[in-house]
Amino acid sequence: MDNIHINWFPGHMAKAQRMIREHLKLVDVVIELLDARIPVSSANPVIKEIIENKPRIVALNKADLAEAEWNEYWSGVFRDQGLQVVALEAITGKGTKALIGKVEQAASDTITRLAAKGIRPRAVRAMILGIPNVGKSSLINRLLGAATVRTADKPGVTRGKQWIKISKNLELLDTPGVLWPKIEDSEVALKLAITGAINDEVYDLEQVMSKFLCLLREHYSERIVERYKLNEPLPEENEELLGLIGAKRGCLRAGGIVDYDKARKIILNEFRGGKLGRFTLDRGIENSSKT
Ligand SMILES: Nc1nc2c(ncn2[C@@H]2O[C@H](COP(=O)(O)OP(=O)(O)OP(=O)(O)O)[C@@H](O)[C@H]2O)c(=O)[nH]1
Ligand SMILES: [Mg+2]
Repeated sequence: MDNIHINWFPGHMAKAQRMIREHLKLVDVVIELLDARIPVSSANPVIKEIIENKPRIVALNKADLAEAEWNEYWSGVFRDQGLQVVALEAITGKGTKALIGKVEQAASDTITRLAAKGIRPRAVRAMILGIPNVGKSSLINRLLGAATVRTADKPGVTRGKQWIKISKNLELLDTPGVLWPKIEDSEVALKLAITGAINDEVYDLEQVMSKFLCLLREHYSERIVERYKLNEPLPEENEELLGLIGAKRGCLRAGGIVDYDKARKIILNEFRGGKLGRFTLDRGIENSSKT
């Protein structure tokens, strides 16, 4: 089958990278949001080069959409790499307390070092980094909701920047850094497309869904059977499967012909919304071409 092809705009990303570098100068710690369903595929391949030696906390967001045992597995993998990691649900706020604790802890060395140089102890500053749609704004809003004060511009230090005061010792930059994923690998591109990290306009729905339906049929047929009230075994042809699901959901054009695209979108949206159950699509470092 053809490789997933995605249009790519490096111009955007060059600008995003410049912004990140500028903002990084202002913070002590970085919170890297990853999608718990694809912790490898949603990572930026050069994160270490970008953040240099800043402490980094990994947050596996959308943990509610990923399989619980796999969340444990991935947390262990990151811990083994010497990183602090938390499972997070930015929309409900589950995990934010643990995250805040780890961020404060990670920055305490920096603060101690400054204090040793005679610089008055100050709040720790952090920023959020992550690929599109990973939940950066949701996390900021969640933390903002809990924040007591939203500090205004800091004159002379960060003109135009807003800091959210999270706790006595922690301030968060209210603008997240948008990272770019590695999309050259076709498997990775597929996972990014179905999880919503890549804009729906830049990939071919039919091509992506054709691969995704194969994956679903192969590993999760019982979920499809249950959700769409079908009989086993599922048809081997994707079109036939789409026909059955489309008919069940009333995706019909004039003359009773199934609207395949509508059926594809229903399945994709239900997957993204967790209605087909929890999925972890990255199941090992070797699953992607991450170096
Ligand atoms: N199920 C679930 N959905 C989440 C979670 N966090 C965020 N979302 C959803 O993911 C989508 C993207 O969230 P945003 O917070 O807008 O993501 P973002 O990283 O700011 O996206 P960009 O601004 O496009 O880069 C939204 O529909 C959120 O409701 C989570 O923990 N669980
Ligand atoms: Mg956002």
